[in-house]
Order: sequence, then structure tokens, then C-alpha cells
Amino acid sequence: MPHPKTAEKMMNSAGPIERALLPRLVHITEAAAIAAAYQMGRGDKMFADHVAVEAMRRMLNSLDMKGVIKIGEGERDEAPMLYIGEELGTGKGDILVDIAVDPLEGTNLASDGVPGAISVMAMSEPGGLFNGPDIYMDKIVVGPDVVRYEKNNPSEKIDLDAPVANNLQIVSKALRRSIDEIIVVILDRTRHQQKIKEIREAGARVKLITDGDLMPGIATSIRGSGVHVVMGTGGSGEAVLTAAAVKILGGNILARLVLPTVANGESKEIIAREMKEMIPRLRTMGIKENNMNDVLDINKLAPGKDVIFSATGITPGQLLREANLFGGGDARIHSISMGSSGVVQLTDTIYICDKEKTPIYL
Ligand code: VTB
Repeated sequence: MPHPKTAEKMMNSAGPIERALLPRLVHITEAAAIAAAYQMGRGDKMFADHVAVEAMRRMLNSLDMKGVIKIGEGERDEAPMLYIGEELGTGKGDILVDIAVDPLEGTNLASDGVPGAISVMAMSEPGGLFNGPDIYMDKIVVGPDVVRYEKNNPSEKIDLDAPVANNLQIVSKALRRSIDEIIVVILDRTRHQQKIKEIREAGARVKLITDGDLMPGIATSIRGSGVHVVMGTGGSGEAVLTAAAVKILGGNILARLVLPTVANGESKEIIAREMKEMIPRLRTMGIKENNMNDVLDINKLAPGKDVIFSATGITPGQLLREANLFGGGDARIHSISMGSSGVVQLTDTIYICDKEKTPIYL
């Protein structure tokens, strides 16, 4: 009887970036997560972010590749490291990559020592990740069951402009459960008051989060995570990283750029000022002003064919356990990493510096 050759097939179908860099990627988010975990709960989010950025940057610079940051810590003038456009890697070899990073996603969560802080990054061939400004995006993230349902029922599609109840109706049919049993994760912000009301009125349950809408987005693609939909306006970089992961997992994200001043209901003058500053930035990124309102999906946000992704837990989360530090640098740390071939790894890494001291538990 022929046996399935799954692992062989997957490894053979993996692109050059996945082959060369996926095994290394997880150690990069682990390094940043260990650095941030050491600063966990110390109340200094800037410093926690700083050490995570430094660790991630050092690791990236040790890779044989020519990489460019597309989603990073900010524009060159505001971020000294991992800024948009920064070139990273040894430059050796012929691997070219675009990079999206968030060395510490949930700086408040880490500095407060509360759940949901992670270190996360993705890579692709050049042009494979959306090159956009670091503002907000209005998002809806759903898992593979919804994507399959939409394929089988082409007239029923999740739509950013549709009423919340209509989208939840589709999710409910796709998951074959009533709306009462659907859980929607959304950032707890004043700008979401109306949306939260509509979700509740439609009958769904809401999990409000103070920060970190990226991992819940990925959780929509993982059964048993207790997250069915993520909605609301959050970081655009987070949307691109979410897209990279959910594309591999078979889910989808719909997202549209929104100026923070617009989302947060600022005055016309303040909005106009932000727009004025934004226009030249949009141009350098190849986005025309009239395209700013385009709805982007996984194929626009993460069009790459050879995409790799890794996230490591810092504080406990829906999918990832917290980083455990045992003293002397020893650590146990939990990650999810994956590549376009379809390989998904949930890794429980133990770093042992002191073999006599550090126990390993099942
Ligand atoms: C968003 C969200 C992130 O910060 O960017 C949020 O996507 C910032 O939102 O996951 P506000 O400007 O409303 O505070 C996070 O929650 C954490 O980086």
C-alpha cells in the first residue's frame, strides 16, 4: 500500500526562501521574545520594545540574504532601527527578501505583564508583502470555513461595507452554529463603540482586547482557539502580518487603510493636516490617493508565493504560551511558524545553557 509522501512533497514544493530561511525565522522571533520577556511587567514599554528590536535586528543581520524592511518600526526619521527601507542581512548569496516585523506586538501588554504580547515577523520574495504607510486599517478576519462557504455560495461574501449583522450571518452559516455562539474579538476603543453595539445586537459574543489584534486574527484560522471573527480598526502593519499567516492557513482578511485621525473622530483641520503629511508618503509607496480606500484581501496584502511567518509568545495568549525564563539565560518558549508550502510548526523550544540545572518537563 503506498504511504503518503506528505513531508517529502511539502519540502519539495517549498520555495527558496522557505527552504533557506524558515528554519531560522523561528529563532529570530524567539530571540526578540526572550529579550522582551526579560522586561515583562517592568512598566517600561519603550525599553521592552527597544531590546526586542535590537535582538531581532542582530539576528536578521546574521542571515545570508539581502533583505529590506517593508513593515517596520516606522519611517527612517522616527525609528533608528528596523525602519521602513532598512537593508538587512549579510548580503551573501542570492536570496532577496521583503520583511515585515513587529518585534514586540503589544508593548503595553508586555510592560504590564498581561496576556497577548508576542514577537512576530514575515518574509517573502520582493513585492510579496503590501508596502503601505504605518497607519490604521479597518479589518475583518475570518477562517478557512468562511472562505470555503464563500466559494460554494458566491453571492454571500464577507464585505467591509456591509452591516455587521450580514457578515455575522455568513460566518454563522459557514461555521454551522447560531450567531449566539460566534465570538468576535475587537479592540476596546471608543472608536469601536458603534461596532461593538452592532455585534451584540446581532447576537454574537464579544471579547474586548486592550491591545494586540494580530494573533486573534490568526486564531480565526485555528479551530478550538475560541475566536471566530476579528473586526475593527487597528494597525496596518498588523494587518499585513495577519494576512501573511492566514493566507498560509486558508483564512482571509479584508482591510482598508484609514487615517488614525479619521478613525478616532478628530476635527476636520487635524484630519486635513494628517492627510497632507500622508500624500507624499503614499506616493513613495506607489499608492495613489484614489486607491487609498481600496479594500485589500490576502492576495493584495500578502501577494507573495514564497511567504514565511513566525510568531513567539511573550505573555500567555490564545495560541501561544508565555515565555518561561529559568535563570542564567535558559528559556522555554512557544512559537508558531509556517511557510507557503503549507507546513505549520508549533514549536516548544527549550534553550539549555546549563545542562545540569535546567530540567526538561513534558
Ligand atoms: C493597534 C493594534 C495593535 O496597537 O495598532 C493598536 O493593531 C494601536 O491602536 O495590535 P490605538 O492607536 O487605538 O492605541 C496594538 O493593539 C498593539 O500594537
